[in-house]
Amino acid sequence: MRLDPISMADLPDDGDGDTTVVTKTKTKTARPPLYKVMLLNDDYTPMEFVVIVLEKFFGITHSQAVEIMLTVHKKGLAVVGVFSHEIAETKVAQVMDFARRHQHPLQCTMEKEE
Ligand code: TYC
Repeated sequence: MRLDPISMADLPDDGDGDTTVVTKTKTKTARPPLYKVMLLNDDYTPMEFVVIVLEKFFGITHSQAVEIMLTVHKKGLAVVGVFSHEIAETKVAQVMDFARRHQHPLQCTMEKEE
């Protein structure tokens, strides 16, 4: 939001003949940065496992999960979602932990969105 400077016409005149300039500034509030969470391809993690990960941690439908998994498989990586720093960190940790516990080399990373 931009505020116009206050004009002298808006101020009461105290009659002493001098003048005053009053300016008002409002600093823009920056939005918190967002982070892309990405899944990386590898040769060993089963496709069905990746689909389960996408459904379980990213709340997407089975057909969306299959689509994203196939994009990663073909292109090497895909953005799975965009989140605040804290949520993105949590998603990455959940995916990495789940993959490790099932002994799959699946990698999940985050990157600041420009
Ligand atoms: N490339 C894997 C395979 O052929 C499947 C895969 C897809 C692995 C997506 C990781 O993020 C991934 N079994």
